[in-house]
Amino acid sequence: MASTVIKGGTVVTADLSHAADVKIEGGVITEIGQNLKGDRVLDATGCYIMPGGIDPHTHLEMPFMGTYSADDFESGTRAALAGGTTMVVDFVLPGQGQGLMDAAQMWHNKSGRAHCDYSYHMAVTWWGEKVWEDMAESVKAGITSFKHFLAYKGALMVNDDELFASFRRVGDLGGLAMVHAENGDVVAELTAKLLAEGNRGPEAHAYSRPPQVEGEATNRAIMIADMAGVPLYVVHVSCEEAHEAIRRARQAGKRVWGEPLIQHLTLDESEYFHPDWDHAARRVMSPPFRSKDHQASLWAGLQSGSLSVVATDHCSFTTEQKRFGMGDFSKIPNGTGGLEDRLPMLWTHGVGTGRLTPNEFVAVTSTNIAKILNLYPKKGAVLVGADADLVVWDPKAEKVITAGTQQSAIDYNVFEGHKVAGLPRFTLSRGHVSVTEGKVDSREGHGRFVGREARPAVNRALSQWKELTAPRPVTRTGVPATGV
Ligand code: DUC
Ligand code: ZN
Ligand code: ZN
Ligand code: ZN
Repeated sequence: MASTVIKGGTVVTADLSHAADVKIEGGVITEIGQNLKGDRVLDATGCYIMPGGIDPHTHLEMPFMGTYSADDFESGTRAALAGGTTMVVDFVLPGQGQGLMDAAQMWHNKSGRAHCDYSYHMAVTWWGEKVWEDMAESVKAGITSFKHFLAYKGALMVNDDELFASFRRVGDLGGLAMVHAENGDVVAELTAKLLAEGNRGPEAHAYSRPPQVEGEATNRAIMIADMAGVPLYVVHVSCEEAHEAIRRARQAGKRVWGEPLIQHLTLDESEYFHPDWDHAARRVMSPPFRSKDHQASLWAGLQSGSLSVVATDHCSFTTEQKRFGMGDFSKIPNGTGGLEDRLPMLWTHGVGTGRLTPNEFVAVTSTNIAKILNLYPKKGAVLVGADADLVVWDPKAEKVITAGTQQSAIDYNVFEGHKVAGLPRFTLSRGHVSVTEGKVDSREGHGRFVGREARPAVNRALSQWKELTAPRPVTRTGVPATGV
């Protein structure tokens, strides 16, 4: 079996940094040590050898707001590898009334073209006995995390009774509950009011989703998760109000994790006041970009450990698609890209500024989420036996981000013109050298689905509400038969 050795670099993990060579055979790491020999040698002089990035939050080819997100598993995972990310976790989004496993099969049909490994979260977009039953099937099929939207009223949103029932079911199955936390009722009211008052431009999108809608929903989801006895992962934490609720929960010993996005860490609300409609609309996403004060809160969260993971929520739309919302901001497809830029942007603004150490960078881009999602140490590790999903990172390599050279299928980049220092010299997907100094040589269809195991024994919330989490009779849909 042909072997590859990465020589002359410094292995950087979430725990430590040490000079070592890394040997790869059959797609896994087989040796870490000094003076290793192999059939092929990759020169890592001056570079860090890190676990490839894991982006736990993507929406590839997703039906949404009357269209489909523009990057599919082919272009999306190619973009990921170009930026040093070697695994994505995408959201299966069942339609109203659609079975979960039916939807999962649709996702499997789309993901066959992936260039890197991938896994799925399951979205709970409606509630009923069929969903309750399918959740067990989903866990058996390796899809053990379940996302709930508290926004998108009339479409994806679930109400609190459904949320509580679903959270309890996830807890009983040993899974992980996830939440998009914005108060959808308030967003709908504010949207109607703004439109009625003639505020129809992209900036009104931000007005319709103030930090309070996120703070309220985050706090509510945390309390409901606590009563349901389930650990909770809060996606796209964008503001101090949401971060504060997560900090408080963690301090109280609850199993709650928060995920800021690279976009919210580096771009702010002034983007929505750009005189060019296209510029502003291209940056419409939910939650919206915030003020610099909120950005400071998110950075502090990463530094202190109250926020755990940096993701992208990659959900890209072309300018043409964004223009569906000309004259009515509520019809602008929500979403921005970032798969190719997450690592370089976080390195530049995090490590480059001294906010994060290289080890902390590895933790928040790869290792922490691998542990949260029960992927570790197959993924997120530089250890013998781990998949050789690696990035050889050159901290001195520079570029200016521009749509002209990106892998993504869209015609712009929200980070256009940003100068980054820190880029992959090589990206390896299960040992396959997929990127060399910006040149992409990845293989369509090389990616594999990675199923995950539930963890009933360890994955419980540390609830203060023991009487509610004790076993008791429930109906098939999880609503208590008596009492409460
Ligand atoms: N937010 C977005 O901006 N796009 C996809 C879904 C979401 O929650
Ligand atoms: Zn969301
Ligand atoms: Zn999302
Ligand atoms: Zn090859």
